[in-house]
Amino acid sequence: MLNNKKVLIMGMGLTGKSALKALSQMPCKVYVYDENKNLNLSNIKEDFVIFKDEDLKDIDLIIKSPGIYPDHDLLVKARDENIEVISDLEFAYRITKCKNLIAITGTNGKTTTTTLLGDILKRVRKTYVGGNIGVGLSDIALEAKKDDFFVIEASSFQLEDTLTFKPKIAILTYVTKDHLDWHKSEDNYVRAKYKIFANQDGEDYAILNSEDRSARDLKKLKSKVLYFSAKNNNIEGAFLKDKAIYIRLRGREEKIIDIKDIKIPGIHNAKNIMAAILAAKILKVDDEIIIDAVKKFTGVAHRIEFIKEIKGVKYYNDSKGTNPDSTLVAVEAMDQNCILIAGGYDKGSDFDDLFKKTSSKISHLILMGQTAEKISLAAKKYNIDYYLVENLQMAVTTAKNLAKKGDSILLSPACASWDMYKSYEERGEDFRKIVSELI
Ligand code: UMA
Repeated sequence: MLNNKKVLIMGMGLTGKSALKALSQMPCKVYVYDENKNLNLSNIKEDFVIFKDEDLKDIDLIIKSPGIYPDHDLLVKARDENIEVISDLEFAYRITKCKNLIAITGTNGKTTTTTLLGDILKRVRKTYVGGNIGVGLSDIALEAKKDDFFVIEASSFQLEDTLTFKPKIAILTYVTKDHLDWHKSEDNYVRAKYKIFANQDGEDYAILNSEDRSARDLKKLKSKVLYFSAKNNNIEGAFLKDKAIYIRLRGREEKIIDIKDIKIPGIHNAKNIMAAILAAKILKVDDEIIIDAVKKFTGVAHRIEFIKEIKGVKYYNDSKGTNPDSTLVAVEAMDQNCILIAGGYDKGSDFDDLFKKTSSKISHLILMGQTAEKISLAAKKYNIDYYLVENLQMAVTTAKNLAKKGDSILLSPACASWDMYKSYEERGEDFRKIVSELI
């Protein structure tokens, strides 16, 4: 497919390095582009050429990293020259032989659903898990064999630049506003998410949240549709009944697991579990295997992760709470009053709704990062006591001094980390470290 072609990889982070590994096994010439001049590329063993502007006219294909904005100068020029631009997700799809692709997208819940489904499927067959979960897709796409399972967490950034991507099973957890800075409008963001279904046919499955407003717009899908719901048990798919998860497939109802046997808290997690169970059932995994994997699943790091209790105060790391909706879920999952540490990179989010729904539960708000002032304006409207601090260390110290026995201190920034950290993982690790040093 790429014989003698010239391929440009834009961005040499996780995505770019994974694409380079895959391309190095193909008969093509690879150029790489990255604006970070401090990036050390000398320890990479694969062959490549550092891209210069004058090379653009020779390039046949650009594989774009998700973090690069669609209106980046180089991409605008490339499109003017009719050079094809695709995401790593599209590239991975084009090069993989694997027929069992399961893709998961949605504003929140992607990582939990992806991880759990990966855990279930690994018990049955060789399973690859990658994508927005922090694992570059391209090299594992090349490695995966036809009958293996390949579970992909797909972000809107990756879906936007897909053309032929066609997963056998596509899960949409739900959609609310996010990444408005990147996509420019809510419509564009939702449209990007829907691309997960764009090429599916009658042999494929779409798994949708029946409570998600956006899912109602998806009635005309060509794929077979199954739903999951915590409120409606009159559906073909998975639902809650008598404090247990049930499924109904081809009209046959079956109890899968009692909620009390699930370790991860909250209705939102029950929904993530339902989506993963449905995918596993479609792939004909035995109930005993599904049930055992769900029972043992303790959740994902940085997602409402309990760190420690000090003098009656519980500390939770929800660094993965990178948008207001995700933070709302985290605050609601707290069983007591909470001191919320929030703020970070400005994605153009609106924080009003978050505080409208949680003001009675947040005793104090500690704000840091680029969005601190902006969030404080929303907090003021709901009379929430707030403090502006310069960094996470100061945020934790301030929260600790304000906390009373029985409180929870929750890091759930409602923003991306990119103003202060490289990733939400790095921010979460920093929080863990700071908390572990507290006495
Ligand atoms: N770069 C440029 N020019 C730019 C922007 C970036 O040269 O204008 C370069 C940077 O110098 C850097 C590289 O591009 O060297 C980084 O590329 P990237 O930002 O796409 O990051 P990757 O390391 O490739 O990580 C990406 C995802 N990052 C983003 O979508 C921003 C990771 O998702 C994903 O785990 C990884 O690919 C593997 O698939 C992270 C994320 O925050 C977790 N995702 C967003 C979210 O979940 O909300 C969507």
